Amino acid sequence: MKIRPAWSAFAALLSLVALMTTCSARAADPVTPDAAKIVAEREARIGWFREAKYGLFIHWGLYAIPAGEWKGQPVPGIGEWIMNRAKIPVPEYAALAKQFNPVKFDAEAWVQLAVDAGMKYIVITSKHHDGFAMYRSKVSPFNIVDATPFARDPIAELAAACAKHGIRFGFYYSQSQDWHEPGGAGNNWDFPANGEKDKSGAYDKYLREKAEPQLRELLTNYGPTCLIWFDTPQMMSAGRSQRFTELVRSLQPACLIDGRLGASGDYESTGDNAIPPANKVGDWETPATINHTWGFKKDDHDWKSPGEILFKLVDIASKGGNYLLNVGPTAEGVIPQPSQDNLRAVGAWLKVHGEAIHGAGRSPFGPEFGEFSATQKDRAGRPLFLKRDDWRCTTKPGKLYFTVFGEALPRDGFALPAFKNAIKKAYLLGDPSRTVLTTNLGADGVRVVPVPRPAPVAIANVICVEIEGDAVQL
Ligand code: JFZ
Repeated sequence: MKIRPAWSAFAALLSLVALMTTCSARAADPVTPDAAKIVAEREARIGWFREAKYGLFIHWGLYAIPAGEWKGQPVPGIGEWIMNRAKIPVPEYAALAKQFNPVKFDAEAWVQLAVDAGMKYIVITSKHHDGFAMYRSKVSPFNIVDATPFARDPIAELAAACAKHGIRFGFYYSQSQDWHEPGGAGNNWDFPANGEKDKSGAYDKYLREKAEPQLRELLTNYGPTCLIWFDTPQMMSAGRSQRFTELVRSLQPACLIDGRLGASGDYESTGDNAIPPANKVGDWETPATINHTWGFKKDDHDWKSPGEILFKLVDIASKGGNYLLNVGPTAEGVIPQPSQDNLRAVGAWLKVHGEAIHGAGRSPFGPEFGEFSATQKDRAGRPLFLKRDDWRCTTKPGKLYFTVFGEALPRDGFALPAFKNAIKKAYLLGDPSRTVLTTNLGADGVRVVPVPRPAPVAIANVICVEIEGDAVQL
């Protein structure tokens, strides 16, 4: 295992440097034992996340009822923001709870979808910005058990199903925005004096009396939590973030904190749907929609195809990140069928090619991502990045996986990027007999893997190249 530990050590060093530069009180100190311990603990926590690569995000709440339409009018924007976009008063929005009865909800079926899709973790909205708890909460009666005819705790049912199927389970929790509470951030249509303008201490009261105790409930009542996905850290000062960090660490030391708490978490969350153009150091995750909304919207049918999802997954993995792909179940508790179909299509591919993704490390190359144009400029006047999407590379000790997109493999064979290691053998993961493809040497010294046509798999093929030594030598 040379590639990963070398990388881990580098990441550890980076975190250590970050830690030393951010902890101003210690800026002048050498590496303290404390700092080393913090880094070591983080390294231990993050291991599963580095292996997982692919997770299911679920945005589910009362907003699934209006599903993008209020009083007969379509409301533009993402579905779970409807209360904000339509400036719906708290009592009117809260009345939705009386109609919420997702009788078709089936935790087993949802978790089975994640399993079939080849995903390794699930993150669900336990409370979104609307302030509604999707689990049994003693802290606030505005929750699915106490306020709806459904009166079941879907989070408890999902936790049990995840444990049964070996899927890790985590929670999205909107710590700062809570449009239901006068002290929460974000609702300036009912509470114009809230937020930064409010000097009465209402925000901290909200944090201490709702957000922190609810977080405590989540981390106490549902078994091991793989991560907490905080979001939109408005007004999350260092001190406030620290309280949340301490709460998570004290209740579940193995639980990861995402990149949107306020203080730096265990990994970086990119912008929504944002995939970095090239290899990106550190641990990171791209949260992404499968259409154009997180919460269900009845008029959004623009689903990403299996080919698009697969490209993004391999692209992200080859740059060192994780893909957290979202579904928005309906108010009946059903995950839209096109989401299911497209996720399962990628899952079928992963059944055969999963070793190129799960537990695999980033590309040692780079030119395959694309290049900056010598002539064209982007809107900011910088050289335009011309993305390439022919192939991506992921790695394991002694192995390089070249995922080649498209139906046809190159007619003249796949030209390998330059590296020094001798090649032991090459074969297609999609070829059940694993026929060895004997590499040819081109006139220019380029090694070429001859590939069969037609290719065995339509959507994308993986050429596994086994090399001498664990790590690639460039
Ligand atoms: C937030 C939420 O407001 C949204 O409803 C959804 O839950 C999404 C996953 O997260 O929206 C954001 C937050 C951060 C960025 C973009 C959208 N960002 O950093 O680019």
